[in-house]
This record gives sequence, structure tokens and C-alpha cells, in this order.
Amino acid sequence: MRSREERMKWFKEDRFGMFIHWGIYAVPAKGEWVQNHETISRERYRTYFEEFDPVRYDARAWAKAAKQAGMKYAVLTTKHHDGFCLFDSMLTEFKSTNTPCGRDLVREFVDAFRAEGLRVGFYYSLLDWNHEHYPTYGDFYHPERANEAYKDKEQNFDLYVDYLHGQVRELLTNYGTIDLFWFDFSYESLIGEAWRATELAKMVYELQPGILMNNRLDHTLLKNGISTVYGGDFASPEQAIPTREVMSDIHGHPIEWEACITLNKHWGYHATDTDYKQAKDIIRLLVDCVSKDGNLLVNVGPNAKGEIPKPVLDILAEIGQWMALNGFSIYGCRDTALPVPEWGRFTQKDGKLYAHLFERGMGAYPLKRLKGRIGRTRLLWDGAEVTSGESHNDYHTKEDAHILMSHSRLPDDNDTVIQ
Ligand code: FUL
Repeated sequence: MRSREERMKWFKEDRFGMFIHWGIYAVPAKGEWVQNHETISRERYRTYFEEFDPVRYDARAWAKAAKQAGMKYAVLTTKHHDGFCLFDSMLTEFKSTNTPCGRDLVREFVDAFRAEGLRVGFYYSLLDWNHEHYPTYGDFYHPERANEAYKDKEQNFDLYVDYLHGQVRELLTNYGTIDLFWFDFSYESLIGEAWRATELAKMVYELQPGILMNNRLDHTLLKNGISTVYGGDFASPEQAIPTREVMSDIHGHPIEWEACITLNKHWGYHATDTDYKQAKDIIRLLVDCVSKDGNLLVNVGPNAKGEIPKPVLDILAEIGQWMALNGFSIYGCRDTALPVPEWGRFTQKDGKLYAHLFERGMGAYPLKRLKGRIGRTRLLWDGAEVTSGESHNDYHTKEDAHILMSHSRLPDDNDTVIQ
């Protein structure tokens, strides 16, 4: 296993990735928890397995969409909580190669994303509602939703954990170099050593010495987003961008992290959930993450035919236009330790400071604690000169400088970046 610092390098450089939640739950099209939420029996759920045939799945098209959006890596659900495997596992028959499509979807993903120069990661659920030895055969929080077919059978959790370890071994042996492993997730009553986590983590690093692993082998880590015992390499806060304080205070040292968010309200494809965030929201969330030393993983949920929905592709394309002009203020950038400005965010790289102006029409944008530290100021996208100064005005104190920008000179409603 290589040193953590060395392994983290690309992660801190790349900053922006695509999360892909895909499985046979795309057929009922109500999100990836549908089997559990609607108490669908194993037999009924199997009808989706028997018909799954994503004839328009073209992993190259996905990879191109990710790349054009400025994303540098992608994480695919190789198995979600329902237990369906998108890869040709020798340990189960509940896998994509046994559906009408007959394809190893993970292999196509890896090959296509690698070909586009993107890094690849595997999401793997520790839960498994399909496995006969997975305890309660359902959901810990709702044991009444136990899988009918297994209800009266004896369970042997050890056999399930063997299966889990075996599948992780397959994933990290059969698909070449894998950059990231994303475990999901641990209940309060089922953490760490319940998964034989020490042994599991050891195997992950042995099979892939350069890999990064998230922190979800332990529930307490999930709750506060912090890396500790089985913490892996980075914390994985979900549907929220943590504050700078949370990420630095708890252990008295900075914590590597990657926030993950959905574009609408679901991770898996949902046919009627069209409540999408705008490109502008995503751009600002990404800037917010980078300004606090974090990454952002934005989710897409392809449908049962294998396509990323059109509105999602449109959002990605718009983000890509902004990234093409402003990516310098994202890739390899980090926290400045400056106070968070009321008008936007700061990022920095190699002694260069980037001011991200979200607010329009302020006229003078105060740069707190930066007196004497501002050189030439330019718009990042076209290199045009911007007036900055240190003369007295109402906004700043002795330590401050400012940027002067009239409303009409803010060319980008998403985020105008001054360098
Ligand atoms: C959660 C899962 O339960 C969701 O379905 C989703 O995969 C999210 C990223 O993690 O814990």
C-alpha cells in the first residue's frame, strides 16, 4: 500500500466526480430503495431482473458526458442494497450477465471511462436484501419488512460476510486498476467488525495498493462524516456540504472528504421526480466544497434502457461550459483559511487566489484581511482587467482590500471568477 499522501494526490487534484446509481430498480423507476419502501417481495422484485435489458446502455456516452461536464472520475454502483450485481460475479446468479442483456455492465463502465481518461471507482453495498444469510433479510429499521421467502430460514451471517468479502475480491481482481472503493453503509447495530472490517480493508489495500477507500464501514463515521478507526481515506457526507469547522475540529487536524449529492430527490432513476437542481446550484456547491478542501460527487440515475435522462445531460453540459472556462479555480485548488466572504467563496492554488463572485450588484467586493496582498486582478474567463484597490470605503477596515465590479461587468450568473 502506498502512502496516504501519495494515494490522495489525484483526488485532491480532480475535485469533481460523477456518482452513478444504476440497477434493476430503474424498471419500477421509483428510486433505489423501492423494494424496501414498497415491501416488494423477492419473487415480485425478480420480475424486474427477468426483464432487465438496457439496450441503449453506451458507457462511452456516459463517460463523454462526465468528461464534458469537467468531471474527472466516476463511481458506479456495482451492487446496491437490493443485492443485484452489475458484474459477472461467480458467487451469485443475481447478476446482469443472467438478465436478458447478458452483459457485464461494470466491465463496460471501466473500459469506457478509462478510455476517456477518467478515474474509476466502485460503490458496493454492505447490505443485501437478496442474500439468504443477510440478517432479517430486509431492513434493520423495519424488520416487519423482512423478506417473506426467507422468513423462517436459519441465517448464518458469517456466510454472508464471506460472500461480501469474496465479491470485493472479485471486483478488485478482475477489472484492472480501480482508483476508489465506496462502501455503503453501516447500521448502528452492525458496524466495523461485523463486516470483519479490518480484514476487509487490509484486503482492499493489498489487492489495489493505490486505491482510496471511503469511511462507511462504521456507522459512527457516517453520522458525523469523520474518518477514524475503519475510516478509510476520506469521509463521505451525504446530501449536505459540511462546514469547515466540522471537517477540521474533531480530531484537531484536517480531514479529507467528498460530499455526494443528488440532482433531483433520488439516487436511482425516478420517472416522475423532475425536481432538478440547476447547473448554477451545482457549480456553487462544487466551489463551496473546494473552498473547504473537499470534493463533490454528483449523482446521475440512468433509466432501464441505459440512458442518462435528457434533463440531466443538459445540466451536465451547462456545468461543463462553466468548467471549461473556470476549471483553473477548481482543479487542485484548496482552502484559503480566509473568512468566508458574504458575496461568495475563495479558492487558491500555487499562491494564486480565486475570488468566486456569486452576488451581483455589490459594486465593491470586500477582500477581508488581504490588504497589501492583492496584485493584478483579472477575470478568469477572458483575462480582462478588473479594478481592485485598498482605498478607504464603507466596506472594509485597515486590513482589507476590495474588488470593484459593476453589475454589468459580472459576466457569469453562475459564478464570476476573479483571479
Ligand atoms: C445511502 C444509500 O442508502 C442510498 O441509497 C445511496 O446509495 C446513498 C449514496 O447512500 O446510504
